Amino acid sequence: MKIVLNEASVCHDAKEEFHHGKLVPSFENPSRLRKIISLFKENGVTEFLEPKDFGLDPIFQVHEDHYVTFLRDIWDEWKTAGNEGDVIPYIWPAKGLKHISSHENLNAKIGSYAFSSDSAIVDGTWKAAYQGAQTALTALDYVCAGDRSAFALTRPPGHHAHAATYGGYCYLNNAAIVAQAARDRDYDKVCVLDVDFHHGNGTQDIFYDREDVLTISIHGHPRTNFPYYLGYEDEMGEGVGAGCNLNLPLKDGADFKDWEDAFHIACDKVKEFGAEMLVVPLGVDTYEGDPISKFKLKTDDFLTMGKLIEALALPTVFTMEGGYDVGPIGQNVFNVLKGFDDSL
Ligand code: 6XA
Ligand code: ZN
Repeated sequence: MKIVLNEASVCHDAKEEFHHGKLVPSFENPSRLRKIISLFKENGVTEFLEPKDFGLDPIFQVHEDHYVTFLRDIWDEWKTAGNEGDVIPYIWPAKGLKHISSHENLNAKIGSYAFSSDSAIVDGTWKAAYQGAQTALTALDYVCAGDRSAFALTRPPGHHAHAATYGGYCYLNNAAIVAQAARDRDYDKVCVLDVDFHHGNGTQDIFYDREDVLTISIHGHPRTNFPYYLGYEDEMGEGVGAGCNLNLPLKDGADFKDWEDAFHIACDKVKEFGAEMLVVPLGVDTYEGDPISKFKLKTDDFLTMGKLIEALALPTVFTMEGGYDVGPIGQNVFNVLKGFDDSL
């Protein structure tokens, strides 16, 4: 399996986020990728490929132009206006307030693009996110050229990002960009099978009325877990996309047996849909030791997870998403890929 590495990931290094009412160091930070890389090297995986540059066009196929411009420019605008800290939203156009398409005030503008406060924008956020999208597109490029699978090793993650909204540590939706690019490369039916602990709300929303992209997510139930406002069983797609979204939320404390039962339901759906390409937003925050999640998967379970995904027998692109227990993160990610491709 080819591994494409986003070296620019380190450029995104947000200081803090609110967690349980306190400002704490960001869970989503550069140590995560450093740990994955060193564990891969210890296991003899030493080849990390550079991303090619596919430009902005494939990003614009998923994200709205004005949103991309916002992400690219907001840091400079924020600094030029004399702000000292990171870009963090503190006001949102919630129910009862006016939704205005363009804002003069930066705080108003930021709140109109963000859905949560945990995703600071810093000096290198755009560079890291842009290169992340290119990393994912490069992984797809290898698969289109005949590789069975490829892994986009990148951060920040992407699956919470909507067409024009960021949050949950996500800015550009790498998995959605790959799925759309696969459609544009004539894979008629693409499936995004999200195995991160958190619901892939952005991906769901982007493809919600589409019949050519099936979105499935196995996740902690939104009644008790982020992103709370999406990810319920009754969200099944709309219009021609009705039936092309499947949410499999699990209870807090779910173990691998629970997860596997949900996975088999997902498998049946993928087969019934007739997917020709699989995109897997891969988060290992389903791990039992994860500090912000509530499943009980063990390190060995990730090997089985990889084997189960492989058994779908589809060309597969993995994109790196969550996972915040930094000690075992490398082994957990490695196990999924090793389970999928024993030659790794
Ligand atoms: C709240 C939790 C954000 C979830 C991030 C994540 N700060 N998503 O791992 O997959
Ligand atoms: Zn997650």
